[in-house]
Amino acid sequence: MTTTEKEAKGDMKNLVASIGTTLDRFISQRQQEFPYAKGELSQILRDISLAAKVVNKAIMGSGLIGIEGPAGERNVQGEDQQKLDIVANVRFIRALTRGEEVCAIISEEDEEMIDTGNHDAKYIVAMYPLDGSSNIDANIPIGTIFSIYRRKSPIGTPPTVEDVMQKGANQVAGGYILYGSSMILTYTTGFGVNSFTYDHTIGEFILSHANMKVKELGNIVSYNEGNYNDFSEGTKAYLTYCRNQKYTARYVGSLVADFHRNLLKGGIFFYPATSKAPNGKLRLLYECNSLAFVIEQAGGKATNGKGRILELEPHNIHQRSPLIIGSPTMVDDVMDFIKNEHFQ
Ligand code: AHM
Repeated sequence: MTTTEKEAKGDMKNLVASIGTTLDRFISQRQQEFPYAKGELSQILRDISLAAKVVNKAIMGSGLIGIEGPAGERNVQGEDQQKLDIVANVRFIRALTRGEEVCAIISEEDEEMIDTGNHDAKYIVAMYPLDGSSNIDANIPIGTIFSIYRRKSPIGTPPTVEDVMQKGANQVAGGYILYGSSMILTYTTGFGVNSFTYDHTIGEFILSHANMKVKELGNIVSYNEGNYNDFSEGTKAYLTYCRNQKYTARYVGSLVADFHRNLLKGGIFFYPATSKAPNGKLRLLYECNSLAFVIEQAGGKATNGKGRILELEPHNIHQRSPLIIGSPTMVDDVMDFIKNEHFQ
């Protein structure tokens, strides 16, 4: 980090944004705090918020126009349907490509890295356009998860896979959008975590949760009980401890919804290594890393059971990782129970 960046970071720690500020104004205010930045990152955040509004509109109308189900079916008007997760993928890719500040995208929906053609751009985006998609047709909250990185290859050249194979600690921004009873956009650029709730009457995201901090110790435990028999002995022992502590169990099965609730109320989410899935289920580059960046900025912790998520070196763009994330004391407790286990 350069001296200028360190100075800016120091200043930013003291910055308190007012509740009610629009996302656009908030981004502009933060932009002024970085005299060395040229506004590209701000543009990317605006592009993401624009795509989120379009996707939210599609989600809200999906029950009526029939795009919840599988692609290839016909809706009530007899038109070809596009599955909602495909709609989301197209919308985010389009917004980020047209914004011209992103040279490459990796998406859960695409096998290979996408070269946007913006070879003069210096940023990379990793995203899960619609996470929790198995919940879509049950009207359960779902989300978008994103990470933004600086490219490694020279500006002006085509992006390479090495550009996207970066550890999470290199993120310049990370966050998510929750499509729930309200649409909420939460992100960090490494200067705290802020959440913006969408006011559909004026079409703006409004700062609703400033400088968020997760509880040191919560009482919510989120995991899929159906996997219990495949958990390690240490994980099972931790769950017995949770029962003795009288913690409460909450599991939506949509990562963004489970994560956001635990961020607000305090708790732990885990999708650990199991005997059947030693690498866990969730994707390192566009699920684990983004949320790990957010939780650390909120005072929490994220680990794969061995070490910090943000320090993991990726080998594959769709790589999976165990994820244990949330209130710091709770993550430490899990680690105490599983520290001598070998799962990878
Ligand atoms: P998806 O690809 O079906 O969206 O899977 C991702 C989701 C996460 O949102 C959630 O945390 C997890 O899968 C739930 O998995 P499970 O149904 O195995 O408990």
